[in-house]
Amino acid sequence: MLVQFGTCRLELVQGDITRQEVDAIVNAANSRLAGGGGVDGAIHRAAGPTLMAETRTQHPDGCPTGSAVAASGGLLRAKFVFHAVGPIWRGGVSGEVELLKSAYRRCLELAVEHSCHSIAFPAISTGVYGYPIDLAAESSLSVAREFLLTKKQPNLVRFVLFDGGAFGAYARVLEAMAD
Ligand code: AR6
Repeated sequence: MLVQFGTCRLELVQGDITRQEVDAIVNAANSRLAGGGGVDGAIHRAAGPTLMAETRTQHPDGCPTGSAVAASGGLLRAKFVFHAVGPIWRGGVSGEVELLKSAYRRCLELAVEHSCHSIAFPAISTGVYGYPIDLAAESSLSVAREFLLTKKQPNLVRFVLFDGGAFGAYARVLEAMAD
């Protein structure tokens, strides 16, 4: 599914983020940037050991929740990996919505700072961190839409949803947004 916002494209696909041919892919990391399971494990496996080595050297203190830091893509097709730290879902009363939005916003800013024309996101926080997929879709898509309409870059923002349920949730929100 593809929607045009001004001169930029916002796209939804179902698949594996490690296989995307884009300038930057986003990792759903933890605040220690220590690696883990889920999309984090898949990205580190596909990028090779240089990703962890560079991340440790460049960001020894990790990254606060709601923010993101850049590393190079190693063996990936993407030039960069942006480690984004989403919130753990605690019922929605601990600032989760703003923290998730700011993690997405920071990645889009990093894309501009690193002259990336295209960026791919997973559904940050919706796996082991337990964030409800419908709410995550609303927050992440509204941040992307707002950023593209105001900053007019990057040219392509792609959300890569791992399963049909997540894709459906994102598609429903994006359809409503594009009306
Ligand atoms: N491509 C795209 N999406 C994926 C892939 C993939 N290859 N693999 C999983 N997903 P999660 P979180 C989806 O748990 O909730 C890690 O251990 C998955 O279906 O990876 O932010 C970190 O180190 C889900 O929709 O990340 C942290 O400790 C989404 O990616 C913690 O988990 C996010 O699920 C972060 O938890």
